[in-house]
Amino acid sequence: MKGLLGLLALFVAVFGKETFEGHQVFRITAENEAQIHLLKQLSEAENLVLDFWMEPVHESLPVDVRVPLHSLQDVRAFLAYNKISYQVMISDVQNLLDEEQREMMRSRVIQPRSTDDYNYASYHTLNEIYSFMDMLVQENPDLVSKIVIGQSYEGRPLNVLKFSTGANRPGIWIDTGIHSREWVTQASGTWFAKKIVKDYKSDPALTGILDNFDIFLEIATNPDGFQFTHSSNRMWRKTRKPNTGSSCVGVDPNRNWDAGFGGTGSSNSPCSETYRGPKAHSEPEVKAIVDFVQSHGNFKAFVSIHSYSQMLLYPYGYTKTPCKDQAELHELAKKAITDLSSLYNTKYRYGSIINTIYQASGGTIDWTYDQGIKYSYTFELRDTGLYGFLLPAKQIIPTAEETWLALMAIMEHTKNNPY
Ligand code: 0X9
Ligand code: ZN
Repeated sequence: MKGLLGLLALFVAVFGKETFEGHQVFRITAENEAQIHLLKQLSEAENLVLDFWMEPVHESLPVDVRVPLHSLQDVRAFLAYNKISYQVMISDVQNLLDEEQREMMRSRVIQPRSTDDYNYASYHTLNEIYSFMDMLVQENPDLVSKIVIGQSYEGRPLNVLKFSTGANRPGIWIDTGIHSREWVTQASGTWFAKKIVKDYKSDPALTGILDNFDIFLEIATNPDGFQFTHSSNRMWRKTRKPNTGSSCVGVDPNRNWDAGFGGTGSSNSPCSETYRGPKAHSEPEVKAIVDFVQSHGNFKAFVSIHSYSQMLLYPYGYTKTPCKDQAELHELAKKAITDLSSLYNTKYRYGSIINTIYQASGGTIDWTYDQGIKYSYTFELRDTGLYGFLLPAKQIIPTAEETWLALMAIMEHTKNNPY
């Protein structure tokens, strides 16, 4: 099987993109613990090459899984035999990808000469996003600068936009795209960058924040993975560093942090989508943030943005022990999602990671929280599963707009509650 997978990888490398013709995404609803157990067994059947978009954890949460064409029969039979109910959420993954590509082509007709011409309602390649950053810096030299905090495994710059109106301010961090396939996050990050320069000096709330804090925004936090989602495999999540002794590539950068590293809710198998890596901070994309946060030494808020499932989460993910600031973080999350929903009535759930989604160890914000950054949050943006990671481009702007309201709530609260 491994050999076969290797051959497939070679084929893709030589002939281009992996296709997903006939792949379906199932939404499975387990009714009890026994069915969850069966689904976990299903997820271990390597020959089926299933891609769990939402892992089986608890019967309260649906399980979303992409099933390749060649495994459809087997998976349907397994579910029917075990009387587990499911719906077909996406009937042909490739159809959605083709539409996504057509939309990008249409948008590319106009090459943006300024960030005003940039099409925020379309998905963009890594190079387009990198050019966007340079344009934004050029247009707003007194407000925006670009910091390179390190290099990715494949040697790409890890670019962070810094929005600053004065020296020695405490920091607020926002990152998007640490999981490369979560395209609505990088697209939203780009929109946030433009929103900040538009609102500075015109919106009193944002102006107040920027008069007291520097905002750091890393849009393409996993650039190698992101490039790979465009060139080879739209469904790529992890980094792109090869693993010694395995033909499987990449580490889950949201399991690689030194916070409960190696615990439950991460895998030690290089082929797993939640592979934690050989040691904490083994991934240069993670280590660059670790070093930057530590050398800066004065971050007051840290927000890491993922998709999908519409949740606003705070620590911890690696332990059930409530974090010290749970009560305050919970109240603020409630306020943030209330503001978010005021725009388009998008419903979010909120709570600690472990109680709201599932146990995940070695995650970003558990580490930042344990470093003393009280306002550590992570978002799971739209949707709740109709399109999952393949959110249509026409939802980018509404998603970014509503998320911005929640970010403003978090930043305002950070400003008004110094510690
Ligand atoms: O498994 C993850 O890393 C997150 N879900 S995702 O589909 N974006 O991969 C959930 C883990 C905790 N949540 C966040 N850190 N967002
Ligand atoms: Zn993610």
